Amino acid sequence: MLSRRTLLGSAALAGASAVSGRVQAAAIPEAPTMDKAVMQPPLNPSAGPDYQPVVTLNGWSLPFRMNGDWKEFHLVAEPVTREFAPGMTTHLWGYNGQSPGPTIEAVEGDRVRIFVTNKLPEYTTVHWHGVILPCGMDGVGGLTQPHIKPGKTFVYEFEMKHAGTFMYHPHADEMVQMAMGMMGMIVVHPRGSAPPPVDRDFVFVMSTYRIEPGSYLPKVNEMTDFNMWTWNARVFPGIDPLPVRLGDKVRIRIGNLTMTNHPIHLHGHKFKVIGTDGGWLPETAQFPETTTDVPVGAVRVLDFTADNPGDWAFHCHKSHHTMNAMGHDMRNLIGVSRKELAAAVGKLAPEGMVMGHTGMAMGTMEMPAPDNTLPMMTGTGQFGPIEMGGMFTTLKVREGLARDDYRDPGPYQFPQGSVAYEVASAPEPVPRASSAAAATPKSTRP
Ligand SMILES: [Cu+2]
Repeated sequence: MLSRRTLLGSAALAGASAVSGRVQAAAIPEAPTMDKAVMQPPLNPSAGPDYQPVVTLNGWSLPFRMNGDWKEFHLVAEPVTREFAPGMTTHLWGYNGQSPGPTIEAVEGDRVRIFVTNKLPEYTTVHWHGVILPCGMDGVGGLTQPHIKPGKTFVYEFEMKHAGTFMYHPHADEMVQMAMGMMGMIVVHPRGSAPPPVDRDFVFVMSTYRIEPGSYLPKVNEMTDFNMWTWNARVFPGIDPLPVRLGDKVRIRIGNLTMTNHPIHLHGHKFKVIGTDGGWLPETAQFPETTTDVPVGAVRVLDFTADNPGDWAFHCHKSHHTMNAMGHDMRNLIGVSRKELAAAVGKLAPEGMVMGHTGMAMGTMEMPAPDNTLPMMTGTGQFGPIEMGGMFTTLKVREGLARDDYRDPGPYQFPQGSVAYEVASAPEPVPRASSAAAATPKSTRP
C-alpha cells in the first residue's frame, strides 16, 4: 500500500507558475513510501503527456507531481527491511521504504527534477545509468558533484532526451551501497510511436547477495560467491508470476546490477531483444531467441507475443542461480555406496545423514533450516515439487484476464490428454545388431 509522509515540512506545491532553474528548498515534494513487496498495479499518469505505464515485479512506480513544466520526484535513500520470500527478511539499504527503489517513469522530452534525501549513515549520490544528461547531473561523487551527506537533500535537474530503459544507483561507496541493495529502474516512454506500446510491460532489476543462513545483513565485501540471486530483491517462490492474456504483446525490461552475467530463458515462446540501456535496436538487428544474456551493468528489453497458453518457466539459465542459500563445498557422491559412506560418516557425526548418493532431488522433503534462510530447492506445483529458488518465476498465459488484472491466476488447467504421461509398462527390448546373437551369426546364408 502506498502511504505518504511529509519529510521536510510543508510540501505545498509552488503554485501554477512555471518554475525553471534552481528550485526553492521549501518546494520539496512529498516522498511516497512503500511497505509491501508485492507487485503494485500500473501507475497511470496523473499529469503531463500520456503513456502506457509499466509494472515492476514485486515493486512499484514512484508517483510524481508537475511543477510548472517540470516533473518532480522525491527519492529517499534509507535503511529498509526487505522480504526475499516468506521465511527470509533482510536488512538492506534502499529508497522510499523498499529495495530496490521504485521505478521512475517519464516521457521522452520530459524535464525532470529529482530530489534525493539521504537518510543513510554515510554519504551517497545517485547516478542515472544510461540517461544522456549534462555532466554535472551524472551523480559521480567527487567527480561531478559533492557527496550528499547524511540528512541533506540534493536536487538533480535534467531533460529525459531519449526514450528507453535505464537504471539508477549510487556512485559513492559503490561496492557497499550496491551490495546493500541501492538501485532501481528508469523507464522513459517514447513521445512518438516507436517502439509501439504493448499490452503488458514488465520491468525488474537483478541483484545478488551473500547472506549467511540465520543472518540478516549481506556481506558487502563478497566478490564472487553469492548465495541469493534475486529479481527485484525477491527469490523463488517469492517472485511474482507474470500473468498475461493469450495474444497479448508483452515486453520485459531487465536490468543487471549483479557481479555476473545472466542468460535469461523463456519457455514456450520466442522473443526479440528490441532495446538496451543504449536505446532501441533497429529491426534488422533483431533476431529470434529463447535465451538472451544480460551482461553486468546492462539492460535488455524483450518483446514477444504470448500466443501459447500455459504456465511457462522463466528463469536464469545458470543452474546455480535458480537455487537459494547453498554451500558450494560439497563433493559429488552420486554412485557412492550409501552403506559404506553411512558407516564412515557415523563415526565422525553420529547425527549425520548421508545425502547425494543418488542425486540431490529431495521431493517434498525439506531439511530443517536455521531461522531466516530459505531452502536451496523449493516451491510446489500442481504435479509436485518444483525444486527451484533464486531467479525463477512463471509466465502465466491465460484467456479472459481483465485488462489491468495482474493477480496470480492460479495453476494452469491443462486440456485433457495434453500432459506428458507414464506408460503402463516398459517396452519389450528391441534386438540390436551388436547383440551376442548378431556377433556370432548362424550361417543361414548360402
Ligand atoms: Cu544468473
